[in-house]
Amino acid sequence: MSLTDERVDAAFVPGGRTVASDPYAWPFDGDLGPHNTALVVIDMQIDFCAPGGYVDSMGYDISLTRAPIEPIQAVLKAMRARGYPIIHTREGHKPDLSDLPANKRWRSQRIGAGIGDQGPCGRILVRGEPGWELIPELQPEPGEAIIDKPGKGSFLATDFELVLRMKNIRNIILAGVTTDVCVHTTMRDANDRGYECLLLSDCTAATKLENHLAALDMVKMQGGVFGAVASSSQLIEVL
Ligand code: C5J
Repeated sequence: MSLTDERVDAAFVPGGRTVASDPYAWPFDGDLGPHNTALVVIDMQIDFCAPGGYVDSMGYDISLTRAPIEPIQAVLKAMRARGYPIIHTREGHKPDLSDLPANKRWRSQRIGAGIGDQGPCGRILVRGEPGWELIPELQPEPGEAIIDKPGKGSFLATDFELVLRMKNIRNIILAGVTTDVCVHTTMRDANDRGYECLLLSDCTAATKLENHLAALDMVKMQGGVFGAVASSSQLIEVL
């Protein structure tokens, strides 16, 4: 049996479905469906994707972080229609900034977009401010979970894992921004906790294209060290 053989796992579900992803057909055991799989849309907020937000204020090109909007809309439509659980996350801090580490604030101030400071979309990355809201194009539907997180990962200081457990989720499909920061941190952490992760290449973006591409590549090392990578159309065709 070669190292690239897809059926190395004896637990493969007979008649199971997989996505034609890289570097292996995902999920590893062919057990894919709304009973165990959720879409997690990370931080598609004004602060990351709209004029006057945090990413724009730092001088990065928001056309990069806006590029996943349409592909995410297509995935949401397909997964909602089939009853898959959807989870949205928002990065942000309490208005009194008691959950904002001093070094995170200091670093953001250095680049001219101090977290907690007033910007064109209100106080940057502060809960309840206009910039912290999810963008209008990707608003949650009733019943979809929203996880508020103070960090880059979705597990720290949140009820993300509890929500996953209550929905019996074992497979996580990742979309959102930024690929190299919040998406990767969430994926790595989920992978360490035993979740089977798929990153959607056209539903994610970074503030630099090279970083996005490198982040995709990192997932695929060592036989899929953090999981697998597929496009939105590769996913939609097997849902
Ligand atoms: C960052 C994020 N990049 N959502 N946050 O600060 O990736």
